[in-house]
Amino acid sequence: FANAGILYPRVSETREQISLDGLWNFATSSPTQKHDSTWYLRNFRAVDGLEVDLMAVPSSYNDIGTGFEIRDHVGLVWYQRDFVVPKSWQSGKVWIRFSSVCYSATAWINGEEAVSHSIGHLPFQADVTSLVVYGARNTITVAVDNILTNSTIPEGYIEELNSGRQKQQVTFDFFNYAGIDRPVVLYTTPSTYINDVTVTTDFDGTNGFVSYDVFLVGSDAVTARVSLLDKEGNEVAVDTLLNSTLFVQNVNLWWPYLMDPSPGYLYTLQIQLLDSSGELWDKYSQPVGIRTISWNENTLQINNKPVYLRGFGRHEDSAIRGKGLDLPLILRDHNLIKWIGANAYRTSHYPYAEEIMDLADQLGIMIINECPAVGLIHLGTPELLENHKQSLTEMYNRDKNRPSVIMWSAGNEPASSDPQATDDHFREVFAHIHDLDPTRPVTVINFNGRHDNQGGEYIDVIGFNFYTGWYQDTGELDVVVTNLVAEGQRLRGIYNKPVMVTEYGSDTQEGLHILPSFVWTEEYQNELISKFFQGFDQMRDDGFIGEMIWCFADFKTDQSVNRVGGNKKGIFTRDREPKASAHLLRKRYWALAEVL
Ligand code: BDP
Repeated sequence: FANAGILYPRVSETREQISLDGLWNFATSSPTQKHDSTWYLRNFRAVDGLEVDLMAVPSSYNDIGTGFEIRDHVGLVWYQRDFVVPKSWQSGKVWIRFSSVCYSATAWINGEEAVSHSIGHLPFQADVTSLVVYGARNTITVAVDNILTNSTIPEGYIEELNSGRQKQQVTFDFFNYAGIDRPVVLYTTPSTYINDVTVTTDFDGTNGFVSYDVFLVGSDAVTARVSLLDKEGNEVAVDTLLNSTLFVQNVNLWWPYLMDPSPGYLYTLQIQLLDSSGELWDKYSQPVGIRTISWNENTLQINNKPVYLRGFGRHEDSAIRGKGLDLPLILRDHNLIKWIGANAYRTSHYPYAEEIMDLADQLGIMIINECPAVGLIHLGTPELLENHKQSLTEMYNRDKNRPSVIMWSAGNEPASSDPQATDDHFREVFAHIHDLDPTRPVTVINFNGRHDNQGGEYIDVIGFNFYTGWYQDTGELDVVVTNLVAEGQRLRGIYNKPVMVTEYGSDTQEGLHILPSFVWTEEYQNELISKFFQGFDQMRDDGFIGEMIWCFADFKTDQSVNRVGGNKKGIFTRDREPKASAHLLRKRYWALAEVL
């Protein structure tokens, strides 16, 4: 697998790390300019015709400036900075790891190509041991391309306007933010090192089982010591094999939020390699939650208990940073999730930052982990299929050990008009995910009855987006319950699989009030979602396993006549303050939590 061995970089007794986050030099260039490996050699500040500026890493670059040139830029931008590699790093290996660059990137270190990667929201790394100079200054240059085509994930196309300007058109409803939007680190490993670990868990009564498979690179003249530590750091199980099952007495299971007094219990799998004299050679610590997932035609179960998912679709989105990782923001979001009593969300419409996933693991939030395949149109083309599968492989490699990930989503609202091509495409895609991971159910999110011939028969859970009372029957609140229940029953009838609503809602301008309620008001959002609650309650006993409102918070989109500064279906504003609907949803989610 292309990015197998993409462990989250963690400092240990044998591993050091330097962050390359901060201010980088930045320049845009024309859409037609191609990657040029010698470009870095020129003086960054003196290249003709290039506007050189500073750019924050991590961040999307679009909303940092004040002009259209950066916000609506199409094509390459360049990032560059210097860094020093300590002399002491000479003895082992040095890696560079990007947690995400949107959409594609090529990085050169001191003029030598270090790594190239496409598909945003996913990490990639390279061994740069022989590219860096030790005890001296190095230069890294990164060319970032945001162009989406009919074979990228997601898709897009370039339109030439009559002004001659190129415009990126997209097939999805969020702003096409770009740039180095998650952390960049340099880190070390020894020459023989822990490259990857896969963990699966099980339990039987009060006994837990942690099966692990450690993948080493380098010499096999090392021995292993693999131990499991509880939350307090006590060793509760140990083994000396690289591939084995640890047995845990009186196990603390990983439970979803509010299903247990201490949800999200995490152990630590501590992997140590020792050399022939028993000295520590490499050490990596992997958080582990012990839980099972099972499903049948009616229910989804965690630790053999049926769960009802209550949550939302979300976005990584905020003012100025765009999709850039922002620790204060993600903690605020996490606190709002706790406040509202949700137990689940979908990473609509791409994998979220690893730091966000860590918070979900720790709180017991159940994640439907979605790959970036939103609004695919050109189904049936081999290159698109390959890239789609690749995005799933890379998401799996990154998140396979996370207890929070309870389901994979192969995408949102595929929009091809060719049923046969769609069916063929999804048959392959689902075979691919089931092959990668037999332990989790899979879905693809659909709308308006489009599961028919869109993979519905190959998936485990039917998730549907349903906008009655908004895009359909706008303003007609009295038809909502009947429409919703009819669609839920129709999908149940066809597939006989668990069904859930993955999106519903209405655009709402905070502070807008009209009585009787009118579209876009806070009253309308509250009345609409109350109708949905009635419909959900009617479906509860018949294989209906969850409700996710669209959307957690308002977010930026492309400009269009039905988007006032962006999509306003949030129950929180873009700066994360509650609309009236957040209080209503909070009552419902806490009430649902108590009956579980
Ligand atoms: C759904 C899409 C979502 C949109 C939403 C909307 O899945 O990305 O933002 O519609 O229009 O169909 O608000």
